[in-house]
Amino acid sequence: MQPKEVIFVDYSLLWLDWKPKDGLPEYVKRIVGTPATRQGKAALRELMAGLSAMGAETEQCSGKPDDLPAIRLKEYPGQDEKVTLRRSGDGMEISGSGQGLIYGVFRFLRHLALGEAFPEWESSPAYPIRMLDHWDNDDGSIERGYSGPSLFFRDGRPICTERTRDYARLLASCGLNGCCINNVNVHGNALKLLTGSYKRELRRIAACLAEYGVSLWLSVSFSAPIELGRLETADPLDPSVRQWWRETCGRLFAELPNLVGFLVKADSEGRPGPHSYGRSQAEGANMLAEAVSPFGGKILWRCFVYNCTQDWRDARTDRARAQCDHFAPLDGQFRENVYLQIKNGPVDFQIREPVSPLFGHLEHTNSMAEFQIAQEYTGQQRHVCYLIPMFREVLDFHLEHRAERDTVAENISAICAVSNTGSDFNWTGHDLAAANLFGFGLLSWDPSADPELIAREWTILSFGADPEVTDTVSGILMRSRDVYEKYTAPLGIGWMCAPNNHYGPSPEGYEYDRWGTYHRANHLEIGVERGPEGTGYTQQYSPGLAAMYASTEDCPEELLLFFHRLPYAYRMKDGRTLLQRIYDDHFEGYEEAKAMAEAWENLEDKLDPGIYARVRERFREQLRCAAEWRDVINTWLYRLTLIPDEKCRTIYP
Ligand code: GCV
Repeated sequence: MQPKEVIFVDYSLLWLDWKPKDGLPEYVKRIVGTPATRQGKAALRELMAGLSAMGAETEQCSGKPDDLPAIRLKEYPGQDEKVTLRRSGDGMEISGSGQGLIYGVFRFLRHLALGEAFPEWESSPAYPIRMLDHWDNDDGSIERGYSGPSLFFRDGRPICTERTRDYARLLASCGLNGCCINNVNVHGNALKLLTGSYKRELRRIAACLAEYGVSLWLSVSFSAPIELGRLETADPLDPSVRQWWRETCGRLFAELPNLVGFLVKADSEGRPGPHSYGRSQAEGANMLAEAVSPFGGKILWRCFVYNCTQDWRDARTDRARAQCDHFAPLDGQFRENVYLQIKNGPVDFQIREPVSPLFGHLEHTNSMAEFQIAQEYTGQQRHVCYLIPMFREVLDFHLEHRAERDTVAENISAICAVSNTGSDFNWTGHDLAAANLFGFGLLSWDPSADPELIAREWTILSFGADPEVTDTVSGILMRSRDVYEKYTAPLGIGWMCAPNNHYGPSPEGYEYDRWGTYHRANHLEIGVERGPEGTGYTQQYSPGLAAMYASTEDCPEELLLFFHRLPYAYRMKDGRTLLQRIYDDHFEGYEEAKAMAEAWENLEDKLDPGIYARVRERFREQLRCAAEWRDVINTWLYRLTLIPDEKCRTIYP
């Protein structure tokens, strides 16, 4: 029997575990150029280490350049993120600022690892702010975290460990340049991040991040002047409040040179905000923006403002409307250093939602798209769910507000995702969830990047270049979102998950609760009507889109139950009834999940045994949970309607 050829992988390095490579070009033997900045030096170090891991014997020639084939590093002054890779004689040149060199070097190493032709690339990122938001608490727990405790906090204090630098490398290597280290729900000692109590720790974290050009952001509480400053109010128009923020910012920005600004969740899910003082969201955000402005600081102001104490009996209030109702009328009232952070859909990171209409209402205000790679509603890193195709759909969406530059990608000025990382040795809990981290980074640099190419590239970098592994793993990733959607809540309706922890099915779990997420199903119909005859949500879109969504015929079928209340006998385009379609999706979704698990098992001989076993375990849990979703949703609908499955598959009467 032939011995197995398995590549052993250090998965703690994720896609930066450069594998030995045959046939490297001659020019990789010499590096010419001595970068001067901290980032430039980090770039050089990465280049040397990466080439050495691939098997090159590289020397650094700091003397006068000669004509021998070499990699030339040209560092320009400044903070520009532009990067150029180009042919230079028989070698190549990587040029940019220190930070540009970091992106250039990682890109170059990826080219080599992927065995691509001579790399030529001239690129600047699409957005100046490309970041991850951590929902990490001071005690080390992570709200909606599925990959171990926090990387940034332990026992009530910020921490900087040997992994902080590794993390900065990972972020920079896929193009990210910012990181907000604490939860938007600011509790406990996290409040004191503003006070100087943790100056030493924060400076260390900031320095580790800065080496790779990753900026530090902090989440702050709007009522900090009361909580920390002993003022009686946090009213944004009160002079003592304004003074308190100015002084606090003056000290903090001096202490933390790599601090870029604050992220704020105000008037949202019980958090304090300007509404408590009868002030607008713009007045609240602008007060902070003014305080950070002398330091070039920025404010990321979340638009997740809605009534979270709704009476379920109240059918007129529609949570989906809330963001536009609150923020669209304020367009143009925010200072230029405020970015409105908008979740990709109007409700909350469900597996299928329409694009938030608010993106189309901000002609004169900076906006930032907020995605979630933490898989809160998408399988919690126990299910494989590759989210990059979904993010691409959102970024490509035409808002139909303008003749040109009309997509979401073209309307926003910044981009972020809620992070899926923690202290687990593989960073993301599920080994395959790292594809979401890598993919989000690449998409934040270039929103037109192809999700399938990203999946293939990530697979090769992570597991080696065996074509069967590449096809199978990228195939699993590309199918995974549709599969997850099929066996969970149907056709955009969302919210049939267990309350609080959001894992597994509970079709009525949120039905009689205060969160505004109802399907109002009875034995005849299901869904909330959001057209003009209903809550009027569709009218928040431009006229063409509003008409499309309002019409049951034109509405994309995958969103039918987001927009409409329909009878179970409603005919879908292919002639099936609505209910039959839901039954079919649930049975098929489970079978497709099983097929993904089997495809993985076929790779046993080709993968590092540790990775193989870990992912197989996660697939077992995914299948258990998919069966639960299938049976609970189908049975619940059958018991409600008494309409049987036409194909007589197992449902539990
Ligand atoms: C950080 C959802 C989540 C909360 C999260 C909130 C938000 O409601 O379940 O955990 O809080 O979104 O985005 O602020």
